[in-house]
Amino acid sequence: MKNIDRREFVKASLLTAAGATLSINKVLATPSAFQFSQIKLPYDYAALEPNIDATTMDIHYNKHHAAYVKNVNDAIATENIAYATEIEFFSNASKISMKARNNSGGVWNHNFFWQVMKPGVSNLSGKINDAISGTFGSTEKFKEEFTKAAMGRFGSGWAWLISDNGKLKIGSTPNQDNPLMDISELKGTPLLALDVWEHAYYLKYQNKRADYVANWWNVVNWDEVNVRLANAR
Ligand code: MN3
Repeated sequence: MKNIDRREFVKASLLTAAGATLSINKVLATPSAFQFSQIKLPYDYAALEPNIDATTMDIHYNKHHAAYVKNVNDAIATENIAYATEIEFFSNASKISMKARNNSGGVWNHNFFWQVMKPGVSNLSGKINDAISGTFGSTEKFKEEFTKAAMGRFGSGWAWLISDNGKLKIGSTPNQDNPLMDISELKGTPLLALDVWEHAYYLKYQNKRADYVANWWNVVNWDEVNVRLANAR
């Protein structure tokens, strides 16, 4: 092979290899890539009144939450993110863009938040009641500590009750981070969460986050928290 031919041959092979790699990635990424979706709200917008007002629920679900879904799936497509499950996705949160991290957390956290609330009376009972008493001393002590986490989160974020290898812990995360993310200081299986972004309460409570937190206890879905505990790692 003459030099010039050889150069052309190598160039052509590299181009073919690059092309093949690209199309393989495309084929692999497209069908297996995990996409985030928004759950159907399990109750009407007005169902949590007077603790959470209907207008806030409507805007929170249809504008804020829906936007996170659109934005994370845009990021998955444009950045070619190919994780297969949400757990794998969050385990690699340190490796994805801020857009993907913030919006994936935004989707997951709200899907979770809607489910750990419900209208009507839900009693703190069963295994979660035993675990809370065992860990924090009493329901009151637990609520005090959780409220402290919710009030102490400066700016936007979330307060959490998690199971860390079977041990209950309370903490908070900034922005839309969550305890499933590898970058989170608080790590474990979420059992209960409270959104303390101003968009979650400002229309009804304005600057009074403490009143929002106090009234939110009235709509906690303890049955769901028990289910999460039963399935926690
Ligand atoms: Mn929110």
